[in-house]
Amino acid sequence: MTAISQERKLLTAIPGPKSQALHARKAAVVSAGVGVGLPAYIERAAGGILVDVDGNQLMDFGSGIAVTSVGNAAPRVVDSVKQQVEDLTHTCFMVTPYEAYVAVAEQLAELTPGSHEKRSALFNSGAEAVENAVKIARTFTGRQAVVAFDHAYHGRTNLTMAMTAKTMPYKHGFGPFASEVYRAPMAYPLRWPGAADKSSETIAAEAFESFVNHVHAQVGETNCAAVIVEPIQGEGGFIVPPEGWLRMVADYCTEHGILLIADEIQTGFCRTGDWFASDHEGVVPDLITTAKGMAGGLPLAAVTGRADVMDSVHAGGLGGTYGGNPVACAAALGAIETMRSENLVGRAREIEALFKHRLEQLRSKYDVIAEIRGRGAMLAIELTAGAGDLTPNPTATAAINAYCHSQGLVTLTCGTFGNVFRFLPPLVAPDHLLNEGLDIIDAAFERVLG
Ligand code: PLZ
Repeated sequence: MTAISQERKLLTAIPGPKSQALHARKAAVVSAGVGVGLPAYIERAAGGILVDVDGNQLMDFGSGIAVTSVGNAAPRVVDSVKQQVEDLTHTCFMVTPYEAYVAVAEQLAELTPGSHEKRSALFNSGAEAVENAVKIARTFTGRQAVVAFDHAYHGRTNLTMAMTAKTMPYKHGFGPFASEVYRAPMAYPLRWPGAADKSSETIAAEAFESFVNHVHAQVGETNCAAVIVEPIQGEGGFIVPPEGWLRMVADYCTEHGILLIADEIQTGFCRTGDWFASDHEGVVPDLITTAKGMAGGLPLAAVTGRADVMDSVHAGGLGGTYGGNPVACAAALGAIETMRSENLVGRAREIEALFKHRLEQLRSKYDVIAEIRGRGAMLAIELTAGAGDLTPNPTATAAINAYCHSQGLVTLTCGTFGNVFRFLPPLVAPDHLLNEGLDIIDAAFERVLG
C-alpha cells in the first residue's frame, strides 16, 4: 500500500460519485437516525489526511471527534494492534485476564491527576464509563443524586442522556430518563448575565454561588453522590469556565463528601495542552472518565479514581464482555507511547498558538465572531449576530462549515445553539496542513459573510 502524502488533494466534487453511490446504499440499509456530517466515504487515512473512495485527500480538523489525536492509523498504534490481534483477540478479562488491561491501568494511574493510589476499570465507550462512574460514586457514598451542568454532554445511553443537557438531537422523544439527575448553571463567561461589565473572577464567584444554591435548594448536599463536570465542555460549545471556578467546585465537593467526577473523555490525553484539562487548574478529581484519544481510534474507555472509592464496589459489580479488550488496550499502549515520545502535550500548545493567532486575525475582520476560546488543540469560535448582539448565529456557522466540507476540510460544529465552529485537529498534523485548513476557513468567511 502506498504511503499517504500529508497534503489535501481534490479529484472530484465533495462528495464524489463513489461516495454518493455509497450514500444511496446507506440510506437503504442504515437507520436514518444515524446522521452523517459529511458524506465522503473514507477508505484509508494517515496522520491528518483522510482518503475517500473517489481518491480525494481530505484534511482532518475533527479527529473523528477528538479521537485520533496521535493521527489516523498512527504507526505505533498499528504495530501494537497487529501484534496483539495475532497473539490474542479476546478472552473477556472477567473470565481469564491478560497483561494489556493491567498495563493500561498502570498508565492511567501514572498519568491522571494526583499522586494518590488509584484504580481503574475499563469499558467500551465514553457513555459506559460515565455510567460506571455514577455506579461507583453511589456505592461509595451511599447517596443517589448526581449533579451535572447546563450545556453538559455525557453520552446517549439512558442514564447519560439524563445527564446530557441538550434535547435535540440527543434526547428528543427518547424519555423517560433516569431519575436523580439534577442540573446546575454552568460558568459560561460569554453568556453569563451582565458578563460585559464583570471580571472573570466575578463570573467565577457568581457561577459558583449559583451552583451552591442549586445543590442546596434542589438536591441537598447530603443526598448528593457526585458532581460531574467536563473541565472544558465539549459538545455543549467548548465552553471554558473562568479560572478558579473548577477549583471552587472541587473544594466544595470535598467539604460535603460529594465525589467530583471529571469527564475528560473529550479533553483528556494531551488534547488541551496538558495530559488532562484538570491539570491546568491543579484540580485532582476523585474519579475521572476517559475514552476517545486514549486508544488512537479503537473503542476503549476508563474510570480511574481514588483506590478507596474504586475498591468500594463488591467483586463482580463492574465489568462487561468487551471492556478492556486486548486489541483496544494494545492500541492505547501504542497511542500513549506516541504521546510521550512525540511530546504531544507540547505540540497541542503549539497548535493553540498557531490557531489563536490566525483566528484573532479573522475576528478583527468579522464581528460575528463573539469569542475565540479553548485550550491546546481543542479550540472554537462562537458565532453571533455581531456588533455586540449575542444572538446565536447557527445559519452562518452551518454555511461556513458546509463551505469547508466542499473544499475537503473536515470540520465540526457544536454548541447548545449550534453556533460554535470547533477545531480538533490530530496533534501530529504538520503546520503546513493546519495553515492550509485555516486558509480555507478564511475563504469560507469571505464567501459566507464577505
Ligand atoms: N463525555 C465529554 O465528549 C462523546 C459525541 C458525539 P461515547 N462526545 C462525542 C455524538 O454525537 O454522539 C462524549 C464526550 C464527553 C462523554 C461522551 C460519550 O462518549 O464514547 O460517544 O459514548
